[in-house]
Amino acid sequence: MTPRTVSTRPYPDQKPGTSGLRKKVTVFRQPHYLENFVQSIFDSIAAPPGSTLALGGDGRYYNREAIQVILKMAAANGFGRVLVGCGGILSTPAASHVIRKYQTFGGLVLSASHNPGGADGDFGIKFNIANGSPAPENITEAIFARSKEISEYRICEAADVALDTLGATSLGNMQIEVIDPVTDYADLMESLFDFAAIRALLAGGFRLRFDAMHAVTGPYAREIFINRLGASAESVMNAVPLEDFGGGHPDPNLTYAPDLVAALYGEDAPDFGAASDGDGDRNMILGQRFFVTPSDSLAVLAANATLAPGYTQGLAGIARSMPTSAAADRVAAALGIPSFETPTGWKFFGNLMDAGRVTMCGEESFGTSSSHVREKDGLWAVLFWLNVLAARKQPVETIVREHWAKFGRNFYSRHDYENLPVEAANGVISHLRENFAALAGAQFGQYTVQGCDDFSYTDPIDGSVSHNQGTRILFTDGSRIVFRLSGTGTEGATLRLYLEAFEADVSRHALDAQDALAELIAIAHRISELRERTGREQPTVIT
Ligand code: VG1
Ligand code: CO
Repeated sequence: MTPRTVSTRPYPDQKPGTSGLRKKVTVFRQPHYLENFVQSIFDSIAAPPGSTLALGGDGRYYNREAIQVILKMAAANGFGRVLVGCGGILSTPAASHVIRKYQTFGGLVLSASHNPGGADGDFGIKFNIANGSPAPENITEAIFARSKEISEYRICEAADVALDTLGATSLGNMQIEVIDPVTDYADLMESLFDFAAIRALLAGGFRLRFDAMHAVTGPYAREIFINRLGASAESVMNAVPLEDFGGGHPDPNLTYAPDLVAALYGEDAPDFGAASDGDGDRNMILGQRFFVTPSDSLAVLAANATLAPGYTQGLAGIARSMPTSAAADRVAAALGIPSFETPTGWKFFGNLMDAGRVTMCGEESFGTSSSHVREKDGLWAVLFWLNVLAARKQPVETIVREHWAKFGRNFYSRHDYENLPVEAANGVISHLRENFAALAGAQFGQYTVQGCDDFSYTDPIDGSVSHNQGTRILFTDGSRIVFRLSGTGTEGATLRLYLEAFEADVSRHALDAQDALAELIAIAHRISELRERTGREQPTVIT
């Protein structure tokens, strides 16, 4: 069991993106690729000898292999103990909870989230710090810098560790505890929400359909919805986690969860539908023939927060990522609490939550959560909705429409153009930037440009500054168009176009979002030359 030092050469492309390093499995499988990145993390975080690490992933292809490598490297790098989810599996929010509950030095979370899995699919890895949050930019930058210089890594020569039975084993001087990935998390949920009220709702004939998309939430959903809340067995679909997610995109949206959508829009539809993604941190919420835009979901939950036992004291504040609609800001203003606008990615919420400035956070990309962990949390959002539905005893659609009537409706949509040639995507952004000055004050139909910029954020807690977080065209009436390049894709470039327009007039709230935003969409195309520059007529996904 002697630790061995292995010589290696740097790879140039180990720059963490929005949420860790995401690459094709074939890239991770290059000689020493995974080891280089893991050693770069260990070198950068300088954990004191004997520290405890949490470890788990979404169970996708290559998860088990990577876990074994990481355990042997952790032992060789002086960790004293690793808490690893049984089978190497932990959902992202469950991993965040394990880090916090057992006060580990941090954790490694293996996930490429909603990206497809399998031998030709994607894999990913990120480091979360001791508060359970994805590492902030200063740490991810240090990891990247280290990866460009690395010349050796440390690993123990040892047999693979058995990961499918709970309990303690050891690897050299390091203890390994294989932990139940579900119970701690389910207990946390039970401490936040009114399970008795939800159980009564379900017993009264309310029908729930949750799509685990053959991803990590299957066992969590079964334990919570079926075992603890008494939902029927058919309430949870695609509940068996598969290494390739059954060949699908484990991305909970109207395009990639077609069976769930068909059920909720079909005859005899269930009352409530929901889905989560590959690693369990995203959520999609559906009512009967009704889709709740993630930005609205955040706002509705914030407005109804005190209905859930864990939030009866009210919220300290609300944070949303910049591209997320301002619907939550309106709720914050009405409640008299602060609201914050951060760059895309959950790592920007951690400081605000640690400082007690915000309780609830959200992103337009199907991410919602609160300070109970430091990641977004798919099942938490689903349970919050069930708690609100149990308390208000109204259909999802009625709750959202009443919300719009009270606060106004922020029409919102995101158009994704996936797998574009990198040059073409960059060209769209630089073309916009070159036209910032010319666009200021320009008039397009009913819209007048107030100004354009690249979004920058100064963290109010530690003063760190993040530049170039999205290109914004802001209009005088508060409407906006945002262009942003994705930091999670693994093929070509993904360009995201975010559109938002506010409508106070209730008589116009029934409009379809795409119709309400048609004029802004046309303006976005005109000023960006997106079609001309990319050759794409239509987005790949509209949400
Ligand atoms: C996307 C989303 C972002 C989210 C990130 C990680 O990033 O837009 O809001 O935080 O994914 O979510 P990007 O850079 O591709 O736009 V997950 O569920 O993939 O961990
Ligand atoms: Co995810």
